[in-house]
Amino acid sequence: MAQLDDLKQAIITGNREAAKAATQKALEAGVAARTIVVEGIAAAMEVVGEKFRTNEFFVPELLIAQRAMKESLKLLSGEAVEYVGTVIIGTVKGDLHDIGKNLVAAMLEGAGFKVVDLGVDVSPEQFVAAAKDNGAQLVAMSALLTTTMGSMRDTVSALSAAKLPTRVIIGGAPVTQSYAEEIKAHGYAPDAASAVEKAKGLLK
Ligand code: B1M
Repeated sequence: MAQLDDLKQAIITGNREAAKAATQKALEAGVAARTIVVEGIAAAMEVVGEKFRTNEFFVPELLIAQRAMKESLKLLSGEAVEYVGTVIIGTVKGDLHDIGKNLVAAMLEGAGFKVVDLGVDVSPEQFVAAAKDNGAQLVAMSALLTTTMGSMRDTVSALSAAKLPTRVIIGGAPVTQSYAEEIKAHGYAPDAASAVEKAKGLLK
């Protein structure tokens, strides 16, 4: 579909105006919001993620692609979108780094997740309350400081004490697969693109 190809291209190249125009045209042509999300936005963000992973794109290209993606999502906010799942995301308690977390949130959004972003310095209690209130399938935590990683363990324990069926995915520069296993998180991802793949896998 021409409008979706245009939308994909606009997002990959970070062209906000073109992304808006292509989304508008797709809606006027009667394309369902869900199709726009899956075949336009998520498909584009998959390409962007792959380019980021292979060092063809760096953080600036990722950020401008996300800005274009957000223009498209804004036009869809009034439309009925069937989300693939709900994810609560935040940077853990004591930690104010949010660039990586924002990238992960935007990529998840682009892949069709409903993303509830709690921001930074999020306590275990806040993650639990948000997971409960939103009936979330997934909690996604980011930490950039070795000193704040312990809050991930506390959050996993709090979710388990609250008997929530929520799956947990963690990431951030000091975090590793073995740390995820140690604290009984269900998944770890080293970057934003693999976080999306991991999140999708955890919902199967
Ligand atoms: Co800070 N900082 N910082 N800092 N900072 C680091 C992390 C540090 C490594 C710098 C250093 O010393 N070399 C160091 C941590 C050392 C450690 O604990 N191991 C550090 C420190 C010490 C501090 C302060 C304590 C400094 C001070 O005040 N003395 C302080 C702490 C404040 C606090 O949080 N309480 C502090 C403050 C800051 C700024 C506010 C100035 C700023 C943050 C601005 C912001 O985020 N809005 C900042 C920055 C920018 C950095 C560096 C330079 C860059 C981090 C970044 O944004 N990277 C960083 C050094 C470095 O990494 N070179 C550093 C780009 C981003 C795209 O990558 O966040 O890793 P990243 O995200 C990646 C992956 O990790 C992954 O995907 C992302 C994209 O691929 N990922 C996930 C992230 N979250 C994920 C979640 C997932 C899955 C994947 O699943 C849910």
